[in-house]
Amino acid sequence: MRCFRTRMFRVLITLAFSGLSPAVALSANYTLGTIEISDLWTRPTATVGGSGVGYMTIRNNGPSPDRLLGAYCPIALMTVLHDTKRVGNVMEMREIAAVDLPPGKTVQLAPGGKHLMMMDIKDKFVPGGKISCTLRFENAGSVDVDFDVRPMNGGTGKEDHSHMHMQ
Ligand SMILES: [Cu+2]
Repeated sequence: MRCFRTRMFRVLITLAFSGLSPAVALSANYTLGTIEISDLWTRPTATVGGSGVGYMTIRNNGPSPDRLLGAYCPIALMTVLHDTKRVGNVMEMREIAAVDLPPGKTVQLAPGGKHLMMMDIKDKFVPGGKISCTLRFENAGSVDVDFDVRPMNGGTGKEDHSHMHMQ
């Protein structure tokens, strides 16, 4: 009589994820409670004393709404929130009180739309540099972030600041 032995082979799968940290891999991302901020960038500026922009993507992973109320950027005399609207052939920017962040939604501050406006900057924005700001949210609180200064051809180039109309 022959006996067949069944061998059980146990396959051990080692998940070597311990060396990967998303926070390190994507250094430009910030998390503040349930708010995630990514893709923070700005354009180079030609002169001191003009204005600079701030673009970013904000995701609200929480169950309740939040709002971006504004920012403090030490490089600027004042920083406000702007929205862009087409009026005739001119893109007009006007100040807004806040950017709504609905629960479970991603909101983009991007060329042609909402953005941060840094007024009366004390220094040029040089490509490759970083602009530090503190973002203030209604519920999540405040967080320090850096905007990457991307080369002029890095954006869409659709926003024309020469037609800026202040309210
Ligand atoms: Cu603006």
